[in-house]
Amino acid sequence: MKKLLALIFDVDGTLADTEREGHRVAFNRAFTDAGLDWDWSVKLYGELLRITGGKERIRYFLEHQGRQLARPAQLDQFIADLHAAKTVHFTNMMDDGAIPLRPGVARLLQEARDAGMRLAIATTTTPANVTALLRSTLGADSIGWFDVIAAGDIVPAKKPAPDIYTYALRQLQLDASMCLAFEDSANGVQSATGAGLRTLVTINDYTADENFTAATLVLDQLGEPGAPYRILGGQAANTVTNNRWVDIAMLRTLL
Ligand code: XBP
Ligand code: MG
Repeated sequence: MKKLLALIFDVDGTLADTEREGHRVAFNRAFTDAGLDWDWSVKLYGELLRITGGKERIRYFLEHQGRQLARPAQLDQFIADLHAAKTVHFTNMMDDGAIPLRPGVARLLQEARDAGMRLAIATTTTPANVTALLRSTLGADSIGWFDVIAAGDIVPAKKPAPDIYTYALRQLQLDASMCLAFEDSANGVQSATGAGLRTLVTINDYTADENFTAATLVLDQLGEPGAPYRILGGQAANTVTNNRWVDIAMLRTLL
């Protein structure tokens, strides 16, 4: 059995359920501040989540949702400014402790550290959002737990392109075969598997119906002692013992 040396985590939807009551609310607050009558409902935001990257999502909305803005001459700058304002709202929400970590995340991170495993992050979101979430949920020192925080515009192509995971592996100087990726979305699984990584999925409300056939294991959540996970699918589903929560021993069986 190959040695498991590093765990690489997606952020939004995986470490925490940040999309519906976090990013979506931050976008709407930035739209209001800018005097725009745009309102991304829970349903519309779920559709827009197919487009990864907040700036890309705003551009898609402008171009495909018939918002006949008197197209600002400097569209790129308009989008960048609007997205920067949204990021301030999101990081303020994190500072206020608006969104907790998902079940099992803090426990598994600690178990991995105790086992001497390396940790990394590979996310489409803006770096400031990652550090704000980590600071508010695990304390400022937790940022240093991750050897790599690969986030946002650091790579030319966002998920589902493999770039962000390839970048994280290169920074870790590890082969994909000795790492596991943790994701919540089909875009994320496509990105991680495209970089050669086996991937464990914990679904959420927005991604429950997506295609996870490429995933190694699909669960409803990482689980906690006394709060077991549900196995929903994946290539390893029928070989996983009934640990009932994801721990390091179980992860090692997935390589
Ligand atoms: C999810 C995304 C991000 C967030 C919004 O990232 O696609 O765009 O929705 O963050 P991941 P930004 O699941 O890879 O963590 O507005 O900063 O892009
Ligand atoms: Mg995600």
